[in-house]
Order: sequence, then structure tokens, then C-alpha cells
Amino acid sequence: MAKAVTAAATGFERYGLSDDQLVAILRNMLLQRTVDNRGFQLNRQGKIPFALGSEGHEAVQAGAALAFQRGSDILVPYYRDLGLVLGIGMPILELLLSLFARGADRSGGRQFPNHYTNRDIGVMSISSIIAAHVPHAVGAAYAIKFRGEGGRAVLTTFGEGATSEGEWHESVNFAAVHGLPIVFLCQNNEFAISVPQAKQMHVKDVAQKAAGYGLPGETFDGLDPLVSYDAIRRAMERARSGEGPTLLEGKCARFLSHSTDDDDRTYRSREAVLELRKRDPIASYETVLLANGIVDQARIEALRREVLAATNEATDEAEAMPLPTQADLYRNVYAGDYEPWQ
Ligand SMILES: Cc1ncc(C[n+]2csc(CCOP(=O)(O)OP(=O)(O)O)c2C)c(N)n1
Repeated sequence: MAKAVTAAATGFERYGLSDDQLVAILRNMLLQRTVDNRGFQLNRQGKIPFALGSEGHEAVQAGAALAFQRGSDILVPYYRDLGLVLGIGMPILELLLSLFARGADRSGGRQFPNHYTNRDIGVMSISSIIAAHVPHAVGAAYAIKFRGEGGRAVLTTFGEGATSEGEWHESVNFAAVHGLPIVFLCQNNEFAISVPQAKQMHVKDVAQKAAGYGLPGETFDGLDPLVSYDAIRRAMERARSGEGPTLLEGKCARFLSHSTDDDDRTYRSREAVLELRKRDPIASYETVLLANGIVDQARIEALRREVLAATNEATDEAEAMPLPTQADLYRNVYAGDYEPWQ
């Protein structure tokens, strides 16, 4: 909150964004939180087995979504990217189909909840294995370069915990050596489930790791959507224009437990979480937009009503859809009519 007031008082940097774009960012953040909370609500109602929370990641993901070039860039996300995929055009219904594990889900209801994919909008499938998707992202970037498809880039995301994995280091090194068109975006919420950052790395900023591989690293305020947008847009443009990879680190927060299967009361105090929530990126951004006359309170309320209605509609629609059938079991696994049990 303090940051927002400062931004409002010292002059408002809009990074070339129109009023409509500024409001679209707020809408995305509100939608993200509403859909995100819906996952936890459905789990507590006993309707779905699992959901992940991304409260506290709204700003960095809204900024990333705006920096992503729809129709040409490729996104290789991780499981906490609900707002990012919504922001680049994933229908809300698809997220709910994933949570309810319905047959109409693109994986046929077989993927882990929150592990969405959508080839039509350039979203590659999510891996549950931490950092396993980073070599895939580098492979996609290598293909872009090999085919000479200038003007395209890959955006891949992960938490700070993933940067302790060997695959992550191999991937960043390979991308640097080959000058690949890729942006590595770390959403640093300071926890890998229950493990705080200080217990798994001896550097303050993940972005410092870039120096070891000879690519630029930049840390930014991932609780500010406009600062996030600016950092990610610059890195994506650098990648698209053939100048090579960048490692970015958006410092954000995780307000909820890691997932519905986790209970963060066992490893952090309620006071610590309340303290974190004082820096809520949605409240801060609303303050900035209000202070600069971009929206009024009535507009914010209307947006809140609109995203809630859209989320309710998608929830009801997904819930009413059928579960997978036996025939869905091998859908998209084997080509043609091959039946593995024959
Ligand atoms: C290779 C591997 N090790 C452990 C796990 C269990 N696991 C799932 S999420 C997670 C935490 C990852 O933390 P981070 O990368 O910081 O991302 P965050 O969830 O905080 O956004 C762990 C350890 C896993 N899925 N894969």
C-alpha cells in the first residue's frame, strides 16, 4: 500500500499503456483472484480434489500477460500461472474443466488439476516435475532460432525453488551458449512449499545466478504490474530481436498455502501472512488507478461483479459437464486407431 501511495504522489509512470490497457490489467488481476479463490472454495466443498493458489502473484502475471505477443510467442508456464494464462486468452471454462477433471478438458481430464494447456494460444503443457519444463522451453526457443523465425520468443516461468534444480541450470546455460530467444521468468514468492529461500540458496536474488552463465539478470518488483510489464516487455523484445536470453526475477508473495493439500500454519505464523497481505498487489494497484483518475470506485465494483459472474457461469458450466469416459483414456496418447491393450 505504501508503495502505491508513493507512486501516486511522485508521478505516475504508465509505460506507454493506454487507459484501456491499464484497466485490462486490473480486470485480469481481479479475475485471477476470483478464479483462484474458486479453486480453494470448490476443494473445501468437496467438489474437486486439489487446487493451487496464486494470490500474491497477480501483478507479475498480469504484466507478463501484456508483454506476451499473442499469436507468435510461446508460453511454457508452471502450475501457479493461472492469471498469466487467463491474461493471454485462456477461457475461464478451460481452467474449471481442468479443476473438475471433466472429459472436455484438453487432456481428457487426465492431467493434474491446474495443469492446463492450449496449443491454439501457444501454451505448452505443464509439468508437475519442478523445472522439467525449462528444457522444453529451451527446446522451443532452439526451434525458433533454427528455423529462422525472427520476431518470436518463448516465455517460461517458475518459482525460486525450481532454480535449485539441475535441469534449470543446464537449460539456462544452453540458452546462453546458443543465444536463444527466451525469457526465464522467476516468480519469487520466497517459499518452495515450506522451504524458505534462505534454506536453499546463498544468494539474495535469483537474478544473480545469471552472471554464472553470461546472460543479463534483472530483479524487479513483482507486486507492481506496471513495473513487471516493463521489465518483461524489454526482455521479450530483446529475445525477439535476436539479442538472446534474459533471466528475470519478480519478487512477489504467496498469501495462501502452497496448495489445498498444504497447511502453511505449520511453518509460518499468521502474523507473517497478515504482514505480507499489507502489500496486496490488487489493493496497491487500485490505489494507483484511483489516485490518477483512471478508474473510480464504481468502475472497480462493476469489474468485480463482472468477473464474479463470469467465474460463476464457468463453474456451473464445467460442473454440469460429463466426466471422462473409458474412450478418453488414451486420447492424444497414441496416433491413429492403435489400441495399446491389443
Ligand atoms: C523434482 C520435484 N521435486 C519436488 C517436487 C514437489 N514440489 C512440488 S511444488 C514444490 C515447490 C516448488 O517451489 P517453487 O519452485 O519456489 O515454486 P512455488 O510453488 O513456490 O511457486 C515442490 C518441492 C516436485 N514436484 N518435483
